[in-house]
Amino acid sequence: MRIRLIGLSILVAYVRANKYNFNVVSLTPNKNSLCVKWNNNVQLLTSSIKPLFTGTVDTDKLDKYKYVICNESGEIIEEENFERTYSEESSKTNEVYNRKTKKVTIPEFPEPFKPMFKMSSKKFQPFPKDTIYNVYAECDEEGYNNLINTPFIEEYEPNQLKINCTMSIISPDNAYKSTGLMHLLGFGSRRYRKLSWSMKFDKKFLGRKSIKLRGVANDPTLMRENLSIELFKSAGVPVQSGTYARLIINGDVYGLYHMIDSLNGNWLANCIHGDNKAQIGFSYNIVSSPVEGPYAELKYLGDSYDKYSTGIYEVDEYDKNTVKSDDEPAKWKHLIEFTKLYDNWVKNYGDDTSDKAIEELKKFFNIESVLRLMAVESLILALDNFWLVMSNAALYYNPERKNYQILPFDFDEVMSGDRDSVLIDHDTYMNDCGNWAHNNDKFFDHYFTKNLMKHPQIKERYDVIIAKLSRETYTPDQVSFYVHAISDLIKDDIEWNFKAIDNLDFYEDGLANHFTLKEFEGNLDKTPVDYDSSKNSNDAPYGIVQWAELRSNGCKEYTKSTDTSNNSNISDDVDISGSQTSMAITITTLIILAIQCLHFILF
Ligand SMILES: *[C@@H]1O[C@H](CO)[C@@H](O)[C@H](O)[C@H]1NC(C)=O
Ligand SMILES: *[C@@H]1O[C@H](CO)[C@@H](O)[C@H](O)[C@H]1NC(C)=O
Ligand SMILES: *[C@@H]1O[C@H](CO)[C@@H](O)[C@H](O)[C@H]1NC(C)=O
Ligand SMILES: *[C@@H]1O[C@H](CO)[C@@H](O)[C@H](O)[C@H]1NC(C)=O
Ligand SMILES: CC(=O)N[C@H]1CO[C@H](CO)[C@@H](O)[C@@H]1O
Repeated sequence: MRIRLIGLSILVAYVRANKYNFNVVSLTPNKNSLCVKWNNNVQLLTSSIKPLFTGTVDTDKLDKYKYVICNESGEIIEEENFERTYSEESSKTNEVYNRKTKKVTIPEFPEPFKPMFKMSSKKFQPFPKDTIYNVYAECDEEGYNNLINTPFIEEYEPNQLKINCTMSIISPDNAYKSTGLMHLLGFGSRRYRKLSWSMKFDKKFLGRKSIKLRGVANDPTLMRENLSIELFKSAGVPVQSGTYARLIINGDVYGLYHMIDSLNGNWLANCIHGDNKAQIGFSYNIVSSPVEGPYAELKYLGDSYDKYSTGIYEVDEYDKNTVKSDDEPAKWKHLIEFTKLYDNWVKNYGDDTSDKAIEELKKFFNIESVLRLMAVESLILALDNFWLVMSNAALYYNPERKNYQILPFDFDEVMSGDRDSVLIDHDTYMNDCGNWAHNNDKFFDHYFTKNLMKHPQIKERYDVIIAKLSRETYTPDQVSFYVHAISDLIKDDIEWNFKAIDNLDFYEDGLANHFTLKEFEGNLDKTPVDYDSSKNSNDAPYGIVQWAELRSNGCKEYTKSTDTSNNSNISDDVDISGSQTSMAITITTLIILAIQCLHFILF
C-alpha cells in the first residue's frame, strides 16, 4: 500500500510539474536582473556568466512568456514589447532581451576565380553566419577609466595601455568566458567616443587568441567594412573574417560592433597555411601618412634596417622559433630583401614587355593576389588602403611558397565616393577603374603599383579580374540582396546602437554620430545621408547599392572591350583543394592497378 502511494505521488508529480528552461542575455546586466513572466507569474533568473541569465520554471503548463527587467526581489521594472512562445528549441537557445530570435540566411557572393589560399582550418573556421554575439567585459577600473578618458595621451600619441579583463562571449548556443587583456585599437577610430577595442584571450575562443571589436562609428549602415571583406573573400584575397556583436564593458553599453579577426600569427597559420601549427613567415605593416606623407612605397632604401624602421613600416609577425625578439636585423631582413628584389626587377624588366618579365616577378611575388586586391579596392574606392595611399596593408613573406604577398585590412573609408581627395581626379574617377589611383604624383609617385601596371600582361590580367568582378560579383542586385539579408539580422539593434552613444558619459571631445533607423535603411539602398553638424560628425554621400551601381557600371564601361575568356591566374596557380590523403589514395590506386596489370600479363 505504502509503495503504491509513493508510485501515485510520483505519477502526479510527473503529470503536473514540468520543467521549463530559460536562457537570456541582458543588455543592462550591471543595473538590474532579469525575470521570466508567464500567465501572471514572475520568476527571478540568475547569472553565473554575465550577461547571461538562466533559470528553470516548474509548472504544469507554460506556453507564452516574456522576459522582464526586474530587481533582485522580482519587482518588474520593464517588459519586453512582444510575447514569446515556448518550444524545445527556445529552451536550448540563449535568447536576448527584447530581440526576437530569428533565422536569417545570408547569401554568398559568386567567386569567379580559382581559390589561392585555404582561408580556414579545422580548428579555425569563419564565424557562423547568422549570429550576433554578445560580448561583455569586466576590466580593471582604473586602467579602463584611463583609456576611455584619454585615448590619446598627447595630440597624436595613442594611449597604448593594456588592461586586465574578464571577458565573456555569449552566442545562441554557447557561453564562453576567459581572462585576458584589452587595449584600444587604431588611430582614426579612436577619435570616436564609440571606441574600438582589441581583446586577447588566455583561453582560445573558436580557435582564436584575439579579436578586434570595431565600432564602425562613421558608417550609418554598419555594413561597409563587412561588405568589403566579403568582396575580398569572393575574389580569393585572404582577409580577416567577421561578424556582429553587442558590446558592454564595465557596465558601459557601447552598441553594435563589427567583431573581426586580427591579422596575427595564429590567423596567418590557419588562414594562409591552413594549419594552426604551420610555420609562419614575416609580416610587415605598411603605414603611410596621407596626404603630406611620409609614404611607405616599398622602395629599396639600402641594406640597413634602420632606414625602414622610421615609422613607415612595422614588423608585425615573425617566426619566433628562429628569430629572437631583440634581433632587429633578422626581423627586418625579409622587407629589405623584397624591396631589393623588386628594385632589381624594375631596373632589369621595367621596360621589358616580354613574358620573361612576368616569369621573373612571379618567382618572388604573388602577382595574382595583389591584382585581385587592387581590383576590389578599385570597386569600393578604398581611400585609405593599399593602392591609393599605401596604407592599411601588410607585406607577408610566405615561407611555404617562398614568395611575397600583400594582405589588406581595415576598410573604414570605402564606398563613399572620392570625398574630394586631392589624389583623385574628381571629374573622371567614376568611370576610371584602372588609373584612378595614379592621378596625382605630387605627394608620392606610386612607384610600386605604377611599375607593376606598366606591364601589358599584368594590366591585361587586372582588366579581366575587374571585368569579371564588376559583372558577376559586385553588381547592384547581388549587393542589394546581401545588404538586405544583413539588415534582417541586425535591424532590431540599430536604434539601440545609435542611442547608446548618449549614455557613454566620457571622452566628451570624442566624435559622435546620431544616425537614425530611417537613415540606416535609406543608406543601404540609394539615399545619401547629408552632413548635419548639429548631430553628426560624418555623412555618407552615397547609398551602398547606389555606389555599387555607379561604380560597377563605370568599371563595366572601362572594360567593355576586355576579352574575359582567358581567366587563368597570372601566378600562384596552385591547387589548394587536393590534400595529401587524396594524393595518397591516388597513388595507392595506381599501385593496385599496376599490380593487377602485372598479374594479368604474367598469368
Ligand atoms: C524592488 O522594488 C520594490 C518596489 O520598488 C522595492 O520595494 C524593493 O525594495 C526592491 N528590492 C530590491 C532588492 O531592490
Ligand atoms: C594583470 O594581472 C596580472 C596578475 O594579477 C598582473 O601580474 C599584471 O601586472 C596585470 N597587468 C596589467 C596590465 O595590469
Ligand atoms: C557580415 O555579416 C554577416 C551577418 O552577420 C556575416 O555572416 C558575415 O560573416 C559578416 N562578414 C564579415 C566580414 O563581418
Ligand atoms: C591566359 O592568361 C594568363 C594570365 O594572364 C597567361 O599567362 C596565359 O598565357 C594566357 N593564355 C592564353 C592562351 O592566352
Ligand atoms: C580558375 C582558373 O582559371 N584557374 C586557372 C589558373 O591558371 C591555370 C593555367 O595558368 C589554369 O590551368 C587554371 O584553370
